[in-house]
Order: sequence, then C-alpha cells, then structure tokens
Amino acid sequence: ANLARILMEGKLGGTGRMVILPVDQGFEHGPARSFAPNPAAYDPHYHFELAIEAGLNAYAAPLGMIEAGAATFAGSIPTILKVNSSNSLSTTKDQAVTGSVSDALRLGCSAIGFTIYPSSEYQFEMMEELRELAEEAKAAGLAVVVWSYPRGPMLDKAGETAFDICAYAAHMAALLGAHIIKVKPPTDALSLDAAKKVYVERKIDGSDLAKRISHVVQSCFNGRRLVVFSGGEAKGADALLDEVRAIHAGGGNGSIVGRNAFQRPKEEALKLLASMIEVYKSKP
Ligand code: FBP
Repeated sequence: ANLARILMEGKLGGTGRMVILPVDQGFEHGPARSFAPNPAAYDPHYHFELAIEAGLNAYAAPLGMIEAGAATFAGSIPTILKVNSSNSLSTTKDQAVTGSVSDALRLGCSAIGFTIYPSSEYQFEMMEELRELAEEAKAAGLAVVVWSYPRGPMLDKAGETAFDICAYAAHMAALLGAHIIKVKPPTDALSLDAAKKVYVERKIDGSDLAKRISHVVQSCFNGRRLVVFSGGEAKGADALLDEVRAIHAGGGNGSIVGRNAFQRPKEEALKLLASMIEVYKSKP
C-alpha cells in the first residue's frame, strides 16, 4: 500500500513513472554548497512546498528535514525517510545510520531510503545494515528505496557511473530487496579493472543513454523492480530534459532530482519539473 501511495501520487500517479525530490545534499555536501544558489532552500518547508506544488510522487530527506515539516505537511505528499547519510568532512566511503523504522512510522513516511556504496571498503557493513532495516521496514509495511552508488578504491570517477558497473550496483540493490532502486545515469565510460571482473567481454551495446538505461532496467529483474535516475549537479534545462527523454525511452521509471530542482528559483524549478512530467506522460 505504501509503494502504491508513491506510485499513485501527483501528476504522474498511475502511470508507473515517478518524479521524486531528494533533499539530503545538506548532509552529503554541506548547506552552502547545496542551498546558497537559492537561499530559500535553507528552509525545510520550502522543499515540501516545492514537491507538493510540482505534483511530484514523493519527497525524500533525512530525519531533521522531515521532522521540521511534519506538523505542517504530514499527509500532503508521500515521504521517504533517508535513514543513512554520508558527509563531505569524512575521508571514508561510508554512511552513518541516522534514522530508524520507528522514526519513519512516527512521521507517517511511506518508505525508508538507504544508500549503499558497492565497491567501498565498507560495502558489506552497509549491505548488512540495509538487510536489517529493510526487514524491519517491510514488516511494518514500508517500502524500501535504495540509492546504489558504486565508489571505492577499484573505481576511478568515470568508473563509478560506467554502465556495466551501474547495472551491477542496481542489480545488487534489487537482490537486497529494494522496491525502488536509485542510480546515477549510466555513462559509456570503461571501468577497466572493475569491468574485467564483471564481464568477460563487453558485448552489451551502451552507445547511447537510452540503451544504457535499458541495460540497467534489465538488470533490475527485467523491469520487475522500479528504477529511477538521479539528476546530479545543476545543469541546463535542455540537457536535463534530454536525459529524461532517454530515461523514458530506455524504460526507466523516472527521475529523482534534487539540485536541479531546488537550486533554481522556485518558478523556474516548477517549470522544469512540469516539463519532466510531460515527458514521462508522453508515449516513450
Ligand atoms: P541530485 O539530483 O542533487 O544529484 O541528488 C541525488 C543524490 O543521490 C542525493 O540524494 C545525494 O545527496 C547526492 O545525489 C549524492 O551524490 P554524491 O554521493 O555523488 O555526492
């Protein structure tokens, strides 16, 4: 029922496509890097309002952000409690558990959100933490959303988004029991050493983004799990919409876009989100 709430909410409700607003960048990158481009975004209420006005499917954030808006916005939009977080003052590729299933239930959330870093030195601990939290969340009827971001000593920056590595990371999230899997848009970079361990020979056609997206979707149980793609650093509206068209054409279930939404002035962000929704409503 909670997964259905997310899928049925907002302007894309019932289409199987989703646009979600994630705002954990204050934790991950720091407040100034995240919110200075649009200072209204320092206010947690701003993000609830943005997601609601844009008609999005859900809003995802760490405990403090959800708590700060709960009294005003509870029940107005499905929320995803991000229950682990990293920060930019750390040198390790790890995440601290920063929220619980009982927090999610107290705040009326529809899902928990959890990040794993496949390939990091701490990946197994993160996967084990997820296993426990996901079991508890599912027992309480909450959906599980997994951010699967490969990073660690085996991967250079390009390798972190290489489509074979991205598909592998997405597949592991599916195997860990995620209902919704969030990855970065896959690139055609070669992650040499890592790729050798993943594919004997690279036979998959990743020559354009839609093909790479469809390989990631195929890796998530051939479309039996929902896969959404993040937006990354702020970029031009045309570039973002091109990416969204490719996600849609490749069979992806939507976008989970933070900085490209809240770092723009609100009217501009609403216009961009409306255009993204139009793409997802159109015939792929
Ligand atoms: P953006 O759309 O702003 O890229 O948000 C997606 C996201 O996954 C956030 O939830 C998270 O804070 C951020 O990207 C993490 O990115 P990275 O780990 O690469 O710094």
